[in-house]
Amino acid sequence: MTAKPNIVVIGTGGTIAGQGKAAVNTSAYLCSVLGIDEILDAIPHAFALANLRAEQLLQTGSENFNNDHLLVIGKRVAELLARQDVDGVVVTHGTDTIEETAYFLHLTLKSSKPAVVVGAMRPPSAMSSDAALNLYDALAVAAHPSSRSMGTLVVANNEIHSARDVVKSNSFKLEAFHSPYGALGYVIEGEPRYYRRPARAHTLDTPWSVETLDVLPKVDIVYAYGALEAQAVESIAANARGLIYAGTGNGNVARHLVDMLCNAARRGVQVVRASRTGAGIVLRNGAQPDDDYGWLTVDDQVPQKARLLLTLALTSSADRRALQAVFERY
Ligand code: DAS
Repeated sequence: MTAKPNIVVIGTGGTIAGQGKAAVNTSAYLCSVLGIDEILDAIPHAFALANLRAEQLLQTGSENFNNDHLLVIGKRVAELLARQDVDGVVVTHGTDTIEETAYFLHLTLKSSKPAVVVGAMRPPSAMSSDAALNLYDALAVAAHPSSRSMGTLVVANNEIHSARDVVKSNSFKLEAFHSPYGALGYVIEGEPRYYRRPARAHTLDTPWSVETLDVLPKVDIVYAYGALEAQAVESIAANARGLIYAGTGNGNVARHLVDMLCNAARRGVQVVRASRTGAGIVLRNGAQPDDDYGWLTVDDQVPQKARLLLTLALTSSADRRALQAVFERY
């Protein structure tokens, strides 16, 4: 009989740690109430999958997470994965920004051991809560050798998603997580089954390590609409090193904003065209002459993850060509 793997479960709050007044409260409840030990104790079968150790790192909704929270979570996960007596880590997390924390880990952990981020759309107290099964599945994924070298994974609703691709795309349904190219696999009866691997570089194949990062450059996002005023964009860009412009359609920029964004780029702000549509490619020199304007494009990345990618890229380079290459590699 082979020894059970050692998995550490880090609690950070969210709906998976939430509690409602009654079972009918599937959407109105308090987040981040239950401790990680309590959550784990509710799924005793999980202890058959692995030797589990829990620690409470944070206890707050993920809508509050800023760059410092990402560093705190990342550094702790990195520390644990570096230990010989740890085979994998599961982070319980609010679902609102689960894709951002997961992507940050995906790009900055230097380990091939599984790191899995998991949340729930309904608190454990609600009817048909997804909390117990999502966590059980996440533990099964973290405990399984086939999950090694896959980068950071997000597990929800019986699916295993790559942190690069997954987005929360529904505000209340259980079926809230989607990857534009599909999940990497499923989890069934405590066993992961993979059908494909992430194509883009991650973890050991990126130049960024959370262990050596202490301050992250400021990158902001602007959500475009026809009546958006140049002054509003200007004030956001004023003290940022980078600006993700979540443009309409294929990253389009309204005529009255072009000069302002060109000026920002001339001042050294990295202006990156993204799309507010939520999926698809923003083609360089497609809708706008990016070479002439000194702008960058996100390839297929959504604005909230493009922000993280540019944030990390700016820690290693300020060269536009190098920054553009980052969007095509990760
Ligand atoms: N409050 C949200 C969060 O923590 C809800 C959730 O977890 O689903 O992200």
